[in-house]
Amino acid sequence: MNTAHTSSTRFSPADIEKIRADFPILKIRVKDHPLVYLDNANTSQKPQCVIDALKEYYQDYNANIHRAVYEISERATAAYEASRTRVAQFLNASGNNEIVFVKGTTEAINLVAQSYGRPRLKPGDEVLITALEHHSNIVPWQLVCEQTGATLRVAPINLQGEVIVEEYERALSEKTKIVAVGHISNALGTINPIADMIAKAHAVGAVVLIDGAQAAPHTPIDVQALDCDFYAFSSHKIYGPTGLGVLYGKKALLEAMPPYQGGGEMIKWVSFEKTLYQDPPYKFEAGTQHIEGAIGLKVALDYLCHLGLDAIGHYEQELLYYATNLAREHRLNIIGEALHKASILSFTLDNIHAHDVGTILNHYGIAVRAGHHCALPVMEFFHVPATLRASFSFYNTKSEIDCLFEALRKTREMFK
Ligand code: 7TS
Repeated sequence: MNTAHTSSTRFSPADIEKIRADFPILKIRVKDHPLVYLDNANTSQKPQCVIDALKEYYQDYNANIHRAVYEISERATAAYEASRTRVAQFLNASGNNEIVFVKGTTEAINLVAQSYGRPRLKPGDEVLITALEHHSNIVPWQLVCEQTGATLRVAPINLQGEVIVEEYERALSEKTKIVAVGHISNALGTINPIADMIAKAHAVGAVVLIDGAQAAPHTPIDVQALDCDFYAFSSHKIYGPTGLGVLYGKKALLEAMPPYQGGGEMIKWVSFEKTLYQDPPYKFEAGTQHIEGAIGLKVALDYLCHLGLDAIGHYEQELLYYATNLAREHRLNIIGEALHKASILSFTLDNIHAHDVGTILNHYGIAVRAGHHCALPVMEFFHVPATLRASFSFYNTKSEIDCLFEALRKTREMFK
């Protein structure tokens, strides 16, 4: 059990008010309305402590890391590495050397596809994903399958937007070398039964990557208990800076993989004849890294764990339940009604195009995402070109959800 997430209390309305005060952007007005930010699955807002940490780095100890002997560089290096320690603790990894800093979930998946998959896959081998994946967990596998002659297989979903586990199990065989599954669907909010899916994949000898972009901000993750081989998430979705992500990989796997990119800092020795690489994770961190990103991510994780992921999860479920009931009352067409869902509500409004609705909502200061959510196969499955997606964070409130539904009611009136 991951003990990095300690609090198990529930938030009171006063707690939520205090939390909201930590996020300066929540005070702004858009089109003369208070900003109602319901696009958290896209990117999350940043608490003041994260913003302050970035400012402090640039004001007080801006320097490159791992390469200088002077004080501010040592301070920056220590702060960057402290972030790695924090991430390892957050995921309950068995060591810091299992945590690679990358640009985001997208880069993490590409790294695994190219460094783990490409040297190993061959014709006849299979990579298995699901029909729920974000494009970031489809295209890198298509690329590596084209490069190696391996075959991409897709486990189907049902009309609730859940992976059909029996079909997933049927798709697994000794040919399956890699399974790549999203922990939580960004388009629908479905929470996949990943512990079971990982165990089933391991039973046929496959290595498993979990795309945790949508899960890490909402639920405690314990990579050792899950026994996943790789786990990826993005800092910007978890209240940290943009441009940084995390790849967790089991030590033995990272050690066996060639570097993804070459450059400074990832080497022990370079000559024109031969280069010796650093050990993981440095082998995978070529060039100057997103130093302030890592520093900010640590502060974001501290903040999140101080609030407590259990309390966060509980409150976000309350918001989801509240919004789902209103959606039913307003006869919205909800897309994705899995039994286990994160705080994401995808829907369409009558036959009005999602982009039109999104544009009108913006006039009320409401930010939702309208589109295919980088999950075109999901849209095709439900025969819709796009959906509206409201995704809730712990700083959202029921009264903001009321604003959304009031604006939707007005939108419907306009189109009558
Ligand atoms: N995987 C999932 C499940 C995601 O939701 C996203 C981004 C990514 C991967 C890619 O993350 P990145 O940080 O590397 O870009 N999802 C979304 C979204 O739902 N709306 O905009 C981006």
